[in-house]
Amino acid sequence: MPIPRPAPQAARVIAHVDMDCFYVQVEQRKKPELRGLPTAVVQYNAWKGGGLIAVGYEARKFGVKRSMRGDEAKEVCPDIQLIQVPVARGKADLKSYRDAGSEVVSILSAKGRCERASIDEVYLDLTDAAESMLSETPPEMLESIEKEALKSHVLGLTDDGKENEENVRRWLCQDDADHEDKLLACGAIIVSQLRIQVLEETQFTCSAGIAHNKMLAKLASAMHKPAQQTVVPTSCVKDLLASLPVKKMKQLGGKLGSSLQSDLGVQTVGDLLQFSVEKLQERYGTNTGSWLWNIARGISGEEVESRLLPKSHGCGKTFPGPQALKSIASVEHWLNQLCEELSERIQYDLDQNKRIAHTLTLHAGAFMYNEKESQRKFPSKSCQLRYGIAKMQEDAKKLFDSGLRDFVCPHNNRWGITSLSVSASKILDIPSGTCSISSFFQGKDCHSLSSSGSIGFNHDQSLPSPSGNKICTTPMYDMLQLRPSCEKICDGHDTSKQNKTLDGRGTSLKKRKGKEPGSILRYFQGCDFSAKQVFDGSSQMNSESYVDLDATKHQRRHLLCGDNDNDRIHEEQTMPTRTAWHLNVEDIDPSVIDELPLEIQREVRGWLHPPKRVQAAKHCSQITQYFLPAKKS
Ligand code: TTP
Ligand code: CA
Ligand code: CA
Repeated sequence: MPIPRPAPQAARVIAHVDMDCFYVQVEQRKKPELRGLPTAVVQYNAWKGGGLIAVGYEARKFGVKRSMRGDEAKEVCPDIQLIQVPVARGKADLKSYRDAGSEVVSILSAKGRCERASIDEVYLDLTDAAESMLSETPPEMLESIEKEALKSHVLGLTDDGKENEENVRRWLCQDDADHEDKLLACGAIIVSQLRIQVLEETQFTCSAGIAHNKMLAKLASAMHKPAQQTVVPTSCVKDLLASLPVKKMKQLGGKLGSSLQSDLGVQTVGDLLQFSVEKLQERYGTNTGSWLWNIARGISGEEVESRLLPKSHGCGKTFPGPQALKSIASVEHWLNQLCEELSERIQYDLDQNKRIAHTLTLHAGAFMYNEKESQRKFPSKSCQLRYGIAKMQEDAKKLFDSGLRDFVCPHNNRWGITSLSVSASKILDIPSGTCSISSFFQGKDCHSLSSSGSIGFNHDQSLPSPSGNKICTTPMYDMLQLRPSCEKICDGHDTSKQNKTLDGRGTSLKKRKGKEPGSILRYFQGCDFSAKQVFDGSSQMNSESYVDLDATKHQRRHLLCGDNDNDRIHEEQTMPTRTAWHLNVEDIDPSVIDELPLEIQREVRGWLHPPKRVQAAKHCSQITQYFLPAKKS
């Protein structure tokens, strides 16, 4: 659901950078002999020559399109070079493309706030860089301007071929322009330099849009490709949107766009201008109505998030037509493959970036044989993510079983699965603390600790981490890197804001600090508390253990409501049926407690000798996970 955000007071300079025919470029870098030849990348599935997923610009000239199969592409372009996507575990392996995207991100992020928006796209907030350039070396003072900047397409400037570069130079250097346009001119020069740098360092070309907000920058980056850039001065926004088909806007590609077309007769974004905000809100609700009113005017206050790493990891596979999976055994086989890959990727993310994924989600596409209700959907299911291939595989299977139970009809259990995917989301940074629990365990035999059952590191022992140091890369271990007095919590955001969010009663944590002894709960309140709907792997699976995604959100709202006993009781009452893992205090080795930070010791001892009313142990705070018993089975 789109959220309207007011335009910021001061003008910003936002760039959207999108790599050209990305997978093709990655393959051409691997095999330079392919450069200049019509090339496309195909899915490994060899049916009719495989499905094209990326088409180089030389091949596009022959009419080759992404929607074609390899055989069709050969018909229109007999010389086309069809490169198979790398394969691992029987499915496409996108690692080389992801890594190539990361190379680009690391170059672009040097110039401003950078948001990795997809495998080959980045948003950059270049406002500060543009302001500095404008005050120190404005374009008109530059001795020369790179050709790449002069090749910019500036909307509103007549593109008359020969004279174009001269027109662009004049526009970039105009002394009497307003501040907004001058900033965009600086932005265009900075982006052209970045694009050259990307080419020099990675051999990849990219295209870019430069505008005052993300929405316009994204629209502009696709306007002139490959290896070009487009600038959107404010004075041209109205014309741009007047002719822009609604379906071309990212958020209007689906039902909302269709409704605008069929119900309001709106064909272009500019057509929306005729409707008042009240009318749009009446029809689409307050938020969507305001958002529509804003985008019709090119207004979007959406910030560039500081995010160099992906928000989630996912891997999936489709089983079209006759390949549909029809038995539990075949589903398990593919879930195992998918989980293996996902597990590797989150483990790598943990080792490299110190980030922990909290939620595992399973999506499936399915159909029922002889079923008229073709609308029926296989429900997506999620649960708390446990690290380690075996655990993830076990959990994914349970999620699948749970989804299947909801999906099948009592009178008909003949089903087929057309796609499967697993994803890891709610990925949070490990707080970078000054006081790391690693110091508490220094010199210990990590393995004996983890296998003693005293501290159940939620990690598959059979999976040595790439760093070769098992214990230090386990999430449970790393998550214990706390600094008792630190204010930075899991998501790395401004803590003053977070404190407010965390405490449903509006009491800042700081204010309460003096009164309440430190509780580990507090450190994790920014995290996903779906631990409440966790299962221990050994407990009986039941429908409450796995919840639909919406239900997860609903639960989380309750879980964020504070940390006093009343709140906890409230949680229990609102979620009476969930199956939570309960800490068995006898599983805690007292000698380990002694080695924990004092605050945590206090809390754990409170569990061991609880005052009458204290219910903490029952409530499965995140700390309980650190004491997960070793699996008995
Ligand atoms: P896109 O940026 O959509 O396309 P592109 O980079 O190939 O071409 P363009 O120059 O027009 O931007 O997608 C980036 C990569 O993502 C693409 O190279 C292959 C992959 N991809 C798929 O695997 N399947 C898809 O349906 C799409 C759209 C992209
Ligand atoms: Ca692209
Ligand atoms: Ca893209």
